[in-house]
Amino acid sequence: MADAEIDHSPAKKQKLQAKCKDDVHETLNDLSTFKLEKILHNNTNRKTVCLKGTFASKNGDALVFLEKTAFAEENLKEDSGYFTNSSSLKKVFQNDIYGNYNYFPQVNLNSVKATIIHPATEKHFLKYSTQNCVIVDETPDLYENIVLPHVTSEQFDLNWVYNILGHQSESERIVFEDPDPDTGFILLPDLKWNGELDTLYLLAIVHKRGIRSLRDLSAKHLPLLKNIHKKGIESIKSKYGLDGSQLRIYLHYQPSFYHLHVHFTYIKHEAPGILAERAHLLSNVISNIELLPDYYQKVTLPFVVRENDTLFKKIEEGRK
Ligand code: M7G
Repeated sequence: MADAEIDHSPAKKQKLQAKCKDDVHETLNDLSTFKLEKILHNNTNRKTVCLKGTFASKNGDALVFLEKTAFAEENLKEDSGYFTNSSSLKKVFQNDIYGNYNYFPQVNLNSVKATIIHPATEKHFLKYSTQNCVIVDETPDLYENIVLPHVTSEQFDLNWVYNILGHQSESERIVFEDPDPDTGFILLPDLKWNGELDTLYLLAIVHKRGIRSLRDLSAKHLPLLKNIHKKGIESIKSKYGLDGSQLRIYLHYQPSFYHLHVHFTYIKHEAPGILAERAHLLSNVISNIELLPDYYQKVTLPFVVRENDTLFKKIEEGRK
């Protein structure tokens, strides 16, 4: 963040001090202090649960997201990981040639990915709760009059983005950086990725401020978009050995965070948010803008919204 944009006021300082005192991330070694209040979702397909609760002696609500991770192919090789005597197998039953077992691999293969948001806001809980969704066809008019004012006033905080761009957080995780203020970006592992190649998930965050989403993109952004496409692919090839043809490169509409970023995922990994109602392939975006420079200012863009999101309520009100 440019220094002029940093809030140095005593109120902000006090808020930061209070935040540090209550920062669970500084001290957390296990989850014994977590007190469950509500299960927000339990997805048996993805093997994820999302929990609302609190941490003992810390102010504010917490969101804890747990995910059983995918098998890493390197641990499936002979003599490594799963096939050693540090694991145990308990027979449930056998019938002729069919045997059913519970298998307990060695502890380091049993990790559960945990994402903790603290203090979490109602908007976080809403984002992670199971709810009915609806598709809205967003015309340019609907965008200008209802969606844009809503996202401007009620969007998620972008501190984590500015921390990455300013090298204050996750700097050791940066895979590639192009520092150019107009066409540059930082490529780093996404929060959702646990580092196994099979579920590769990186994020390219642009240095330029003020590009909120797909809706803002036009011909002047082509050099930026092409740069992300080209250098993102090259960096992933050199660091992870994956060819560009193996990457799904896309933007979300609507995104959760309104600072332009591009998702890079392994084509064989069915990452959350890759469905047609949300993901827009970067090569498609570039091609649309090449055909029509203001394509994204003119097109009707469908998007998914939760039924009890205030945005949907405003859209419904606007239709009356
Ligand atoms: P999005 O399209 O705005 O929304 O993507 P989504 O979260 O609904 O997909 C934002 C992306 O940023 C997501 O893939 C998040 O997992 C990722 N992300 C969010 N946070 C708060 C962080 C973070 O602190 N660090 C990193 N590396 N990625 C994050």
